[in-house]
Amino acid sequence: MSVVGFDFGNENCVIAVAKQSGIDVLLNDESKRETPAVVSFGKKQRFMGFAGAASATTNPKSTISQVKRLIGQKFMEPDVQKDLKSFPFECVEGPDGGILICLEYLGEIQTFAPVQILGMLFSHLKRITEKNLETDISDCVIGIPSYSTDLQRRAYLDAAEIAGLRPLRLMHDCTATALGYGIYKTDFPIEGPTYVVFVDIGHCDTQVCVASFVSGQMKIISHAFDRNLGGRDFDEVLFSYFVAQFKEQYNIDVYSNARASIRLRASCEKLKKVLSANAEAPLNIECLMDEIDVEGFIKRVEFEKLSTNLLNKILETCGKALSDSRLTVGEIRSVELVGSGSRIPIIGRILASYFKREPSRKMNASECVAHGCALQCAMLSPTFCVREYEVEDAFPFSIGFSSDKGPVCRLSNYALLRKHQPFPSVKILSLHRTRMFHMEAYYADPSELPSGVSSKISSFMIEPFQVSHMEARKVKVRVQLNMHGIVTLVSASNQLLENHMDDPLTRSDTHLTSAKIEVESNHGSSSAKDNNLKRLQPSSMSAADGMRKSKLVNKLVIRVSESVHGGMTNAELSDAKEKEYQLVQQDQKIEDTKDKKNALESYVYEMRDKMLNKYRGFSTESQLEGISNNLQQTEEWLYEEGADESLDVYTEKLEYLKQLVDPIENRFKEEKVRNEASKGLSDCV
Ligand code: ATP
Ligand code: K
Ligand code: MG
Repeated sequence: MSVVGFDFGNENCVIAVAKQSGIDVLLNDESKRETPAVVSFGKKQRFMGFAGAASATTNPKSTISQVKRLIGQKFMEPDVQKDLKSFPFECVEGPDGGILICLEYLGEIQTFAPVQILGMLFSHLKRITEKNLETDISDCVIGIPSYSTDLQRRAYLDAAEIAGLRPLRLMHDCTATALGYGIYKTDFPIEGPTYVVFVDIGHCDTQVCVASFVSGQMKIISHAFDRNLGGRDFDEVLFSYFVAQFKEQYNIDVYSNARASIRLRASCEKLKKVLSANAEAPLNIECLMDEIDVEGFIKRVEFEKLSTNLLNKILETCGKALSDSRLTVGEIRSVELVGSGSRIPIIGRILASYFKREPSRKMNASECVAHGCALQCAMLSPTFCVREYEVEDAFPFSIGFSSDKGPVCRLSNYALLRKHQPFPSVKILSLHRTRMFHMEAYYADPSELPSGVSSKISSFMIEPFQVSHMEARKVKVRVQLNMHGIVTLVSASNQLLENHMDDPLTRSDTHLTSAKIEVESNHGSSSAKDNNLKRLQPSSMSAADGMRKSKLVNKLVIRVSESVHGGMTNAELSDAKEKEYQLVQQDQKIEDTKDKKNALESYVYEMRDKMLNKYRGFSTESQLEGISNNLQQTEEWLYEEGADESLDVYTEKLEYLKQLVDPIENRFKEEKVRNEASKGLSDCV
């Protein structure tokens, strides 16, 4: 069994696998360690990764990138609307208020939900992994942003299922990085915990966390994030600068031209990277628009000045994480700077002055997330033996529960689970009810959420339970924040005393068992997810839980059904799987066609040569001429009307040529066998 970690980025994906010798980052078909998160719909097949990214300028409307931005989002959200303005592909509002990507493929307009595109990219990463390892894989750990909402986490699981992957955990990017940092370190002082800040600046976002380490254990104390602050925002600074400059210099409006905008954005990203190593850099684009060649230039100091706002926002995010951790700058032992967006030199300088120490860039900025995910996967996999190491993450949002009688709260803000609640974890609620009731899970503090996120999470119905008298019964409800950071109600039980056990009314309608846990979900009752649930439980049971069991004489497990606000239904998920299967078949068919065409072409070349040499004496002149003509015609056909034919046509052509050549080839082979036999005979004599 192989264990794999995926870092799925807005720009780049990285795959790491755990081997007995350590963690390896895999190379893709282009021998690169990073794979662009791009799917392009060509004329007849899809292209992914590098092949997809290569189509960004030639086929912009059908080339989907930055899909991570759209996962689990509503079409009308302001952030989404802003993103869509700069994305060259088209999106519309789905029936549930979600996003649908529209494009033309195979002669018709097709729509895809972002989760389907994510599924395609997961499949691509899976294929790269399987090709490398020469074995099938399914167990994995996937890195996700810490600010992912419940709906987004479920969408990652759905996409993984579409791709045939089984995530043992969705892991916050920074937590994965912190795990990779801590697990091999043996020099932590014994007096007390060591505090480290991790700053990850990616293409679209910035994530910061404060972690505490003692030997054998890592805890996340606080998280902070800015969902709209990453490398691409620095590209945009350069983009606006040059748009204004070209307006003045050449009187062109780049904004008005989609293709020119794509090309200028791409050049600005390159320019930004040049500026990371040089004090100034030129920007030249031929024929940007209106047949004008543009020439520009910018100094690094100018770029830094233009980026002041962004730089301040990075510090603000660090400030939030630090204040939530209740630590002072002086207590931080190290600041680890990761994510390729952080390669801009001024970012290191502002962090140095904020934290009063030089940030460390010792971790591999682009690979640390995948690396940590692979480690976590190895730790969770029964097939791997990894040193004992405890990982405790913190959940970034407060979660409340309400029941028909109002909020069921234990903490301020009506929160049941407070922001930075360690997880995975379980909370037991005791309620007094006489009959079936509803519960709602919601985000308790909207100010903690990325903008535009609805506070609703999911609702639960605790099914009829009957008691002999109408007096209220104590019901214990088990609330779980699972390994993926998904909140769910895993069971409800109605306490019974021993002498009530024979009550016929009670027995008739409920299952009398103290071990069975039933979870009924209209959302994800797939086997992969159920397995995950089961797998998660043992480690997350609290001590209180064990005590409870011993105290209770018996309990009735009451059915809980869950409905999630938004996301895919089971039917939609199975349709998406079916659709992906068809798309894979289509891609495969086109690949097979290309292979067959190549086979036909090489056959023609090989036989033309053989007919002139080796096979010469084995056919009549007229046979030879007929075959040569056929080979010649096929070659010409391949370059003209036969250049883009179907698999069947190439197969038929190849078979036809083989029928002509085979008798001659057979005669040649028979002769060869005879010769060898007689040679063998003469050797014996
Ligand atoms: P996200 O974390 O937002 O999902 P990601 O993980 O794909 O995205 P990274 O690969 O960490 O993002 O970083 C990509 C960003 O880093 C891009 O904006 C890219 O332009 C930027 N980048 C890469 N190399 C450099 C460099 N040398 N100097 C400045 N920026 C760079
Ligand atoms: K990445
Ligand atoms: Mg990243």
